[in-house]
Amino acid sequence: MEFTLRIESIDLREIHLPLKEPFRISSGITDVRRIILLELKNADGISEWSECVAGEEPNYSYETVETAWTAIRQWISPRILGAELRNPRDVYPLLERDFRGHSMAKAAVEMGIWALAARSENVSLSKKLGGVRSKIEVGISIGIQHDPDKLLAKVRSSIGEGYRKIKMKIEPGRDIEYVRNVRDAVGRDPRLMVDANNAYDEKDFDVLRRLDEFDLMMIEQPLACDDLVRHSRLQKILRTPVCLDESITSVERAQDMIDLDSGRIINIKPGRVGGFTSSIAIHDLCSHHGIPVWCGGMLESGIGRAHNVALASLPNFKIAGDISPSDRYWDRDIVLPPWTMSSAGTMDVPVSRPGIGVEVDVDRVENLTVNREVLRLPR
Ligand code: OSB
Ligand code: MG
Repeated sequence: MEFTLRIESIDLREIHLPLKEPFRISSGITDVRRIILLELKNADGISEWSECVAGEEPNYSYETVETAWTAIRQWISPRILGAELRNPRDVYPLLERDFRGHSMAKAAVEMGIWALAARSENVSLSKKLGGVRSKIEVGISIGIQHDPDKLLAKVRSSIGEGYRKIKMKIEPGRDIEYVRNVRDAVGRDPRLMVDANNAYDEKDFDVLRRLDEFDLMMIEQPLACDDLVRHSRLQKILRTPVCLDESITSVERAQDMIDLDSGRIINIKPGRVGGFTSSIAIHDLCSHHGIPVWCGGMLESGIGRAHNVALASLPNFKIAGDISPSDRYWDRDIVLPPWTMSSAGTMDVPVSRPGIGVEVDVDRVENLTVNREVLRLPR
């Protein structure tokens, strides 16, 4: 059956959603998420939602809420609105041609089109993407804490709640001592890892090498956001696998990582790589080379989380994702039902519901909206 993927309108909104507690990484802190939501409508009047993961500040990548809004309005929507799309896979090349960067803005639209295609075909987004799991393993990412014991308390309660992977954010001066304190207290628990968000450089290789003694699952993105060469030098002297996040922006960069041995695991964030088509290409490439992947997070609302859950149901997502339940982030999410985790640390993939598989609480979204713009073809 052929369904039309003609996009008639893109309803852009910015909402403000306060986190339960501030989240700090080496390059910045967030307390209220400013989130761009998109509602895409096709020519049959069917609609579906997506989320843009661009941040409040340009500290994770250069993209921000403002740049993404501009990119979607100015350059992305004119290519998409009214276009005869045959398959969601056609969107990525259409948005890449003569259009550099702005992956998060492109991804928000691309992922919305995948979800809309799923909804109009009455299948789950998971199924549409090639997902095979009805449950995914859940991890937690713990922001940088004020002292080692605060971190330990958070790790302990996360273990108690059943999380399958516990990621501790680190930075110079808040690394060895913090991790040792946790390791000494929790013992040989295999689920621990760290993420540095680019906070180290070649002068710090000795410090990074000392992390080997803690038998971590991986060290995520210790060096610069666009680096592969130095990560390769580092991986050669580390026993712990390096996992790349910021450095992997496309399937080509994933191939480079494999060729250079710059890392042995990839954190796939669909927003960072331009959407689902690119994420699937990276997933497939890694699968072919025996490289496990997992789905990263960007403090998404329940809408972005639905997209991540669907992606994480693909077969080579072999490691728990940074996909925590709604109540880890928000007093109240914007979707119904909210995302929950079982005591075994798993989350159900809504495989029997069409599209993103959750209902958007539109009244709540309305209340949280600070800016709105509907993009459509001029009549
Ligand atoms: O590096 O993975 C990261 C949040 C914002 C920016 C970068 C990162 C993160 C996280 C959050 O680790 C993971 C989550 O959404 O729970
Ligand atoms: Mg990261």
